[in-house]
Amino acid sequence: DPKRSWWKEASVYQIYPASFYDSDGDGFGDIRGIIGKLDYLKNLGVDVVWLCPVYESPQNDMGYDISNYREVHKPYGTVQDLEDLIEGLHHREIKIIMDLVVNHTSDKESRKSKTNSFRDWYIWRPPRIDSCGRRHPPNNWASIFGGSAWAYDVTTDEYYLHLFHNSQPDLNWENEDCVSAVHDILKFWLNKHVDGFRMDVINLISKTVGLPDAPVTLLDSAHQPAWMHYAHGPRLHEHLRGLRSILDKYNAFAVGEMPWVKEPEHVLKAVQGSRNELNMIFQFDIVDIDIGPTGKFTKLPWSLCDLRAIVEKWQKLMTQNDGWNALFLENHDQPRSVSRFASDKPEFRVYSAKMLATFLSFQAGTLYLFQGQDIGMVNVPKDWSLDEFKDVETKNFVEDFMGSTSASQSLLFAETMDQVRAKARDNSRTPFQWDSSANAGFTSGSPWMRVNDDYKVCNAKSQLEDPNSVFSYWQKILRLRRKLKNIFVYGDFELVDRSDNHIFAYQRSSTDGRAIVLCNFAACATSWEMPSEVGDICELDRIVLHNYSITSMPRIIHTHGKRVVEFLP
Ligand code: TEU
Repeated sequence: DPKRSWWKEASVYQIYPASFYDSDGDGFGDIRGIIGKLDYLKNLGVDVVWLCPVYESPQNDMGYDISNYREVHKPYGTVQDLEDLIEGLHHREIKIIMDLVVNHTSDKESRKSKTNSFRDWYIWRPPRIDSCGRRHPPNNWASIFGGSAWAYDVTTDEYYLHLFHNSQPDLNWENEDCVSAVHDILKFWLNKHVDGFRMDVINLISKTVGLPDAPVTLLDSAHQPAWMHYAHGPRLHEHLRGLRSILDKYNAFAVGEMPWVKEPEHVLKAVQGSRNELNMIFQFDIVDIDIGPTGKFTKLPWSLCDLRAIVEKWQKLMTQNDGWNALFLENHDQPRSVSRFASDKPEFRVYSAKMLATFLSFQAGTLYLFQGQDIGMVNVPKDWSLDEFKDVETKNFVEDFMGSTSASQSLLFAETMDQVRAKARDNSRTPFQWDSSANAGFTSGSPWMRVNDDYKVCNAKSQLEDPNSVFSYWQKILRLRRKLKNIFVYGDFELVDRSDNHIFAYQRSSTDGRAIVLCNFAACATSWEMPSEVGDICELDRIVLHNYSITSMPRIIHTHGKRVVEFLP
């Protein structure tokens, strides 16, 4: 069946190398550390590892600022280590995809471009001069990390574009030499037997011709959100097909990260099987659900109905139009899902983690789990100070808000820290909790980032031995998805009940039967009446799932002829 593929059935485990396992005691995770944990991954039951950037980099943005695409960042190891990792994974029948960051490079790489032939590999523009003779950036685009998206270079009296940090200049995909250099990077790693790529912000590579101003929607008129000029630019699909043509020669796979793309037609263009571009993309609607109009740190309350609308939209769209979903609730840019979408109170943590695993894993799509999600790790504690946060985005945000005042006592500071603790990317970047020994067994030295204080109760070692742990639950889920793939991977999707405030319910069905998936999002006991649309629960209905154990049935009680399902928190 041409509609079936290994990558549709796969579960992918994302490794953030700095925080996975440190084999040499320098406080940073490394490639040999990952090699030491391959049996853990095999035991969990994942099919693919996505390795976040390990390339040479000054690490201004944790390796998403690459200065040499063919070398490994020294503290992580060597190219030889990476080759050993690839071999070790393949030996266990696990594939590996690398992070490909080619919307921008490190400025360490671009510096050589200021005077020589590489200049046209980046996006340079002269200043705008106002009527008083003052110099301004070429347009009003805001950087995604705060401030202007343009940085001034005194030597050449021009600005360069950086959609992210000013040390991450955007590459000029209008330059053919630059495009073919990117193709060469793909070939270099494919020749080392990597199985594909996760393509960082790949939708941003083509910008509106002429780089016009963005509409003014925010108070700070010089720094406007400008995604409409780069989220799906004029030459995006041509470039994606170019990348695909390389991948096809190696039978390799690509998942694109595509923030700010909400319209079905734009997404379908990138992922429909017949278009031969990407296999799937990370679409951001779920993880943007609580983001307010003025940026990711502002809070927006959300309801189960909002979540239902998003899930239904993408599930139906992809299953009905030859597309494919990438299912995720976490990655290295997002806070922990247990803290964000459920309750991370100690008495609820395990239930919440299992419930969210259930919610996500039985939808149609390829499943992605981020390191730590497998053991139900949660956000950093409320009492961590600003110094504990390492991320450039957080630092920029707090600086922007506070200016240089010594405002640490002020109310504004308290509020800002509140937002940071809820949304900071560092929430998911704390070291992986291996056991209950010092530093959670992550390093024998001093960790580059503080270990979450809860490692004695939440760690892999204790969970491996416990059949009721979050880890054991994921093991079962991954096995079940594989065993019942006709239902869970390839089956149809229908929401069940569109209005309950606590229970998220959906049904997957195929000629093999049907599964009804029930998830209690509330941190309290609740009951739910099986709607009549479900019809009779019959023999063919293999499973009814909830947030306890995927093997036991929730209690179905009949009161006055109506079936009621009972949930504890
Ligand atoms: O992220 C791009 C992205 O659009 C967002 O996820 C964004 O970084 C984040 O939400 C801001 O809060 C990718 C990488 O995943 C991220 O780690 C990098 O910093 C970024 O690109 C630049 O390479």
